[in-house]
Amino acid sequence: MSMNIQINSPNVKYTDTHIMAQYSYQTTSVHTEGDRVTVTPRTTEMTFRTERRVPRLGVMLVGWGGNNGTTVTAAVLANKLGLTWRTKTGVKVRANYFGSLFQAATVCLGSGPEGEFNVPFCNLLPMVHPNDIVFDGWDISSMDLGSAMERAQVFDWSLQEQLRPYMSSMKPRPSIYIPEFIAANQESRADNVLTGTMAEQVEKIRADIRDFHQSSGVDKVIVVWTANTERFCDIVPGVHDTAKNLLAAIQAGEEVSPSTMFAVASILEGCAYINGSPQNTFVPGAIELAVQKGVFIGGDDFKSGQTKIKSVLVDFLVSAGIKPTSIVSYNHLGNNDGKNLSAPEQFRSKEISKSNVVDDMVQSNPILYQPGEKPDHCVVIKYVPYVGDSKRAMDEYTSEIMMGGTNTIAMHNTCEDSLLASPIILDLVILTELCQRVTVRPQGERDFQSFHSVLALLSFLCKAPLVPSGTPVINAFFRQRACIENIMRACLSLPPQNHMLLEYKLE
Ligand code: NAI
Ligand code: DG6
Repeated sequence: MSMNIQINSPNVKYTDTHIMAQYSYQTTSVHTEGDRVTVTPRTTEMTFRTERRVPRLGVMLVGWGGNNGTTVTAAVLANKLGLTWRTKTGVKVRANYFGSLFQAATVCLGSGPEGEFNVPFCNLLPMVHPNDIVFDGWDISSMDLGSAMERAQVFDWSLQEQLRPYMSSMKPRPSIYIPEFIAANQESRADNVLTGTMAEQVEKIRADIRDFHQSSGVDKVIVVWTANTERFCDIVPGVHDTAKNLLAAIQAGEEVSPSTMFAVASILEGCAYINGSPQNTFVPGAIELAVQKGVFIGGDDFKSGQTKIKSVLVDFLVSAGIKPTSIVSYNHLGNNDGKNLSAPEQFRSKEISKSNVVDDMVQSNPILYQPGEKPDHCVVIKYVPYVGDSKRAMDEYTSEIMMGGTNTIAMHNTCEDSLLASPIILDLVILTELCQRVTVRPQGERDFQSFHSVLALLSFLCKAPLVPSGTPVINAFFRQRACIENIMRACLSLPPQNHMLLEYKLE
């Protein structure tokens, strides 16, 4: 289902190369003096410019041989080949992209004779189709992707059989392995590792990116960390604090995590870098380097299941005037991610990223919460090998309701973790690539400018959104989604989706 959308407005011009859209950006600024609040509407005129040519995109996954890496690669292959297979119930399933915002969700364009008109999100602006993405990557495990897909135990066997001939020819490149950063229980996997100094290893990763770029014929490359969760790295002044110090630290062999070394390599190659795990890959020096080089970075930690629900449910409760007082989240899972997270330091990284998700919603409501007050929030993760990739998440939300009443919501969620993460990986790279083709010129300025290198627009897809320093972190699901939708509408000079439907409400 694909639609060719043309905007019928004097504010939009289609040239051979670009979509040019005049846009009035409306905001309000608030000034308080005692109990007097003055709100001033403001309008900033700007031009959005979107390159129309969709490039051939290459994606390099760090941790390519893991459950997410193999699942996303195999899912794209299955979609490209139009594969079908029967499950144990005999039902025939066709490869699809359910769970992807761009491929499987819609946006309302407006109303026509038959009411509201919804189109696939991906039809709003020219964007990469996942079937056209070319994958490559690294893993500390040398296993080919056919065997790694079997190890992951995510797909039905008959689908694996169809995919294996294609998957088996894919082999991860050797990677950077610093054992202290991931759980000791991962050591037996590490048979595909680079040697040499840290600086030499970063150079090798850069050479790999160039090699893939040239040999695959893609126009651009985006690198995604979907390798094991690392422990947090201590931020040491003089080592991690500036771009210059970070580069010097790599030369000197000081403590820099593998994920940060990948970020540095990627940024130096001009490739966007996304961190799908919770650790603090983006130390200040890595962020400064990305800003200096004008390269997009994004993260942290794919928002796939329990946290996604949390960013909906707490938003619902707080915005309905109900006061969550305790949130308790248990998980158990049996894949290699669960095994790695059974070590305390790696668990701690995940605990931090899973716990901060309610902050903005709580802070938005001073009627319910006093300054500094937060609900109790407890996150537990246990490794239970038997359940494999089929993660169980159990949550209990207790809230105060009217007149001292208590409302307890309990839920149990079972799903294949990697099948939730894979469409998110695709959306992340597709959105990042689109953002590389969008520039904005505020009225009165000469030059078009890109989004900030810290690509906050990716927040919807991340548990702990990375945003430019000093700017608000938004976790609430529908605010995040509306941000993507409305910026894409701005690129077409369409007003933000306001849901007023006044055309149906007046006499
Ligand atoms: P996995 O353990 O199956 O895969 C990780 C892969 O990374 C393994 O193959 C491992 O050998 C490899 N690896 C470890 N260190 C490496 C390095 N330095 N360089 C290259 N490869 C390395 O885990 P899975 O399930 O694929 O998850 C990947 C990451 O994504 C984890 O950090 C997980 O916490 C994170 N994540 C997963 C979500 C999900 O729903 N599946 C959601 C949010 C985050
Ligand atoms: C247990 O929570 C393992 C984790 O890696 C998660 O499965 C993953 O981060 C997804 O988390 P969530 O909270 O989005 O379901």
